[in-house]
Amino acid sequence: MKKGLVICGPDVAWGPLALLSGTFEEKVLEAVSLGYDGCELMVRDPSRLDWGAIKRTLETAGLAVPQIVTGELFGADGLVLVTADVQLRSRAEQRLCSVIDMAAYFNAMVNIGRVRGRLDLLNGMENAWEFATQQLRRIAHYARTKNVRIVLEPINRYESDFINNASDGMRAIEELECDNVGLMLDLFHMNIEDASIEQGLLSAGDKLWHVHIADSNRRYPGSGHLDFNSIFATLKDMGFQGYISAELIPFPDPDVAAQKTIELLKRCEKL
Ligand code: LER
Ligand code: MN
Repeated sequence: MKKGLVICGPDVAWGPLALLSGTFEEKVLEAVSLGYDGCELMVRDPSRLDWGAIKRTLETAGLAVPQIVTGELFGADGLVLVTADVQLRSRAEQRLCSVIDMAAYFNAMVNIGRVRGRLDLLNGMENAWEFATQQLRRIAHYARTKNVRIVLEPINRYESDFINNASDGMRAIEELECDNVGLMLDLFHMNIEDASIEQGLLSAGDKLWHVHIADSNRRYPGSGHLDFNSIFATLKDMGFQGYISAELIPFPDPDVAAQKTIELLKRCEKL
């Protein structure tokens, strides 16, 4: 198990679920000094970023990039893949392809959460699910040409109306039939949608490639009522080798939240 956290890339001034404060360079140094192994970069538009400079900062500090997070493509720019709006989905596709190019450069995965959109944006289209999976397949095929893995993230019903729990996620992965697509599970969403967090994790098996950690109230672990001893025991039993990465509300501030999270991660990895 590796320890990660979400930080804003240089083109995102503030992320609702990103940690650490200061300049990008200061965040990277702080992540390393706290003991994190890697950071997920929350980006908005890779064409505005100096990939070489970011890579040098990360490599000099010794911080890996397990994945590029796409939440702000939706959060800041409203981009979605599944919508009846042809222009909008084409802009979302183009932007996602440029995120995939960037991920290839960083040898990182790309997550698809809120940016996938919603079936109800298809205005009652027949075969909405098939249309949605076809949209995801197009992205996965592009990613395969770049040797990039995609992680599909089930998210709760208030943020999307499809792929809400681990079982939906596994169904989508089976139907996509793309070996470069796996599942990432976010404990916050699982607490709302999965009957059992432990069973949901187990059901993903070796398709579980990444985990987002937060407590039930989406604050740092220990602030809510999730049973982390049981969750970590399950991940250990599964032989999970990927990242457990903090994506949570920066409360009481983005540095304390990162500090509290690493304390829990260090305690749980010893269990
Ligand atoms: C948003 O709730 C989330 O969990 C992100 O990782 C997906 O966009
Ligand atoms: Mn998440």
